[in-house]
Amino acid sequence: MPQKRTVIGDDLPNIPWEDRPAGSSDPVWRYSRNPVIPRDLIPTSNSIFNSAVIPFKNKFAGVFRCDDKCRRMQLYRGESDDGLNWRISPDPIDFKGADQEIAAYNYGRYDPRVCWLEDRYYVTWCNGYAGYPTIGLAYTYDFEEFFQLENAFLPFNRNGVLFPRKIRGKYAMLSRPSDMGHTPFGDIFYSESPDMLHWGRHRLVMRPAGGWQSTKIGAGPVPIETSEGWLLIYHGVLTSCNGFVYSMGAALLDLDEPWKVRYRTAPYLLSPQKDYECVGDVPNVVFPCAALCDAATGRLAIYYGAADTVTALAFAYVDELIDFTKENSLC
Ligand code: BMA
Repeated sequence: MPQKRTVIGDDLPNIPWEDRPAGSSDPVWRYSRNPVIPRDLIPTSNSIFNSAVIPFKNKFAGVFRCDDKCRRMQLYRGESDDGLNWRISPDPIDFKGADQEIAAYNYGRYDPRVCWLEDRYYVTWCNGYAGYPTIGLAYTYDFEEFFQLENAFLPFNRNGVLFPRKIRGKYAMLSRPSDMGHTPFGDIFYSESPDMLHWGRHRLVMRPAGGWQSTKIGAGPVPIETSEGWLLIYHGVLTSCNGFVYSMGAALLDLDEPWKVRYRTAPYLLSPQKDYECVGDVPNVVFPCAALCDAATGRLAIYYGAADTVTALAFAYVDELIDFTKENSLC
């Protein structure tokens, strides 16, 4: 087990964990009891996937994408003692304080990320506005009340992911400009803000590359600060004869100038291969949205949506992931 302290962050001794299966040398391995959240955990849900979890009061809290049986996409709050068994509220989050112009045009919320930043938990998600997708932003102190801010960007945009601290004195966010449909392109960009309201100084971070990440890419969980750079887990998409295939990879971004990519995995870390990743409402999707990390041991628990239907869990060691990313890098 790695003992050096690479992660710049808090210890999380109660992180959900399962050792790598005997005989495997993969840098990322699946939880043997996946999916961790079934599609019908609440009676009204069609599917629960692409969801975000975070440590909260020595336990865990989260914001979940539940598509209901009318196939409305909304965000629900949830809590867990162990990160494995979740209680999800029966009703969607009622976001307070949104400007009427923003609220009136809402047609759905999906793919949340949750980020602890300074004194509160921020939620970013893909937010419908004027019939188009863009990045919604809100905060909560307690996972009871949520206060919505302005959308971060103009449409069309998806996969907005905050950094967990200011960089060069500014709030920082990754995003993926898109179109309004099943976007056949997509690069990751970096933007900064003095106040969480005005976003600018946009910089290109990464473009699609070969193979599993050849069509489009998008940031996944909130980046993890390490002595080797920001560890970014992301999704990459390949267009096959049978449609899109979503896999998971990793990159190391420069700590002070995160739009500079230092290393990036040529092979995927996880691709849809298990039944629950290959069969569902949208087949062949592995879509990471959250990661828990224990700085003391470097243990990582990655939550990902599987086949747009259920939520699954995978594990890794940060040090091994960094070594793998460096040794198998595109750049
Ligand atoms: C993307 C998003 C995700 C989804 C993925 C695969 O465009 O809509 O929510 O998981 O497609 O369908």
